[in-house]
Amino acid sequence: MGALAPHPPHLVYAENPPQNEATSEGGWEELRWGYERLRNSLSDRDYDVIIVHTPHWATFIGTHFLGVDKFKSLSVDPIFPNLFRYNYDLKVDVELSKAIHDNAADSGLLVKMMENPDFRIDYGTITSCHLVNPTWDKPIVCISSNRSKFYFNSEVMQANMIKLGEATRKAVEASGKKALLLSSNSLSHRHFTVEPEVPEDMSQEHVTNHNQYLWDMKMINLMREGKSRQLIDLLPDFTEQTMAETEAGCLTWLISALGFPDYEAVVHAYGTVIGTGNAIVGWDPRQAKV
Ligand code: 2X7
Ligand code: FE2
Repeated sequence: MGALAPHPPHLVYAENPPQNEATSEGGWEELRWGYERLRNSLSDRDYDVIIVHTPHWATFIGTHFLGVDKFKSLSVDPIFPNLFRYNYDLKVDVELSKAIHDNAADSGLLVKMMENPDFRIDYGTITSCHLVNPTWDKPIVCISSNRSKFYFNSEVMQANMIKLGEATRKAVEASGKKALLLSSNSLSHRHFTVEPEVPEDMSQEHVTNHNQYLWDMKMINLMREGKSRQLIDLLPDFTEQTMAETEAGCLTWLISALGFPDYEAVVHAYGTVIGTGNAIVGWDPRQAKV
């Protein structure tokens, strides 16, 4: 299974979980209820591991994978320290992580296991995993975002992420495990540069511009129609026009790992956070026509 699972830290802040030091009066309900619908859709599904690809662990030389069993520390969002100071305590499926790493290396990608036990986990990983599985009762595999879009261009990034998706799929199938894959990113990503005095003041929340909204709907409709090849073909133009967080490669990796699904994705929510476009979308292979 797979999901587009965006990570605005505002959504964790709005939920007031015990792990987060900041407290709120709520906010961004449409997206939070969308995460609830995604969790409900997973509740009767038995899976062993969550594999997350995150924009906020940026690596410039190759793709990196967490390679230590457990991480426990405080994650503070560098832009929104007022909203997100989260005490995390998580487990890693190092065996599967290494298997994906090895497959990716065999396919010619530059890869590295991250074995520093003091490494600080990025807020993208924590936010998406918390909102999908707040009990943290499953181990994760965490994959960095290689910034090949910036060093080269979108086409190189996409070619590499398609290979990484195939390597992920092969490793999961060989492991015999059932995995939930998360693409931890927003869609359109132009945002306001000034925060309202009350961050959860919903009278201030809307998409930054109409162009972003139209592009987001174009991409979401392709997901709903099961047109994943067209989605990936359009991705470089979408990313350029809306500064989309798809620049990180997460969504290309996910679609490739799912085998370019031609079945319909389920959109659980669309909403904005500080002007960015965010969709919560699930792909369930049970929807595939036989
Ligand atoms: O990282 C993010 C994001 N992707 C979207 C909105 C707000 C904050 O942080
Ligand atoms: Fe982000």
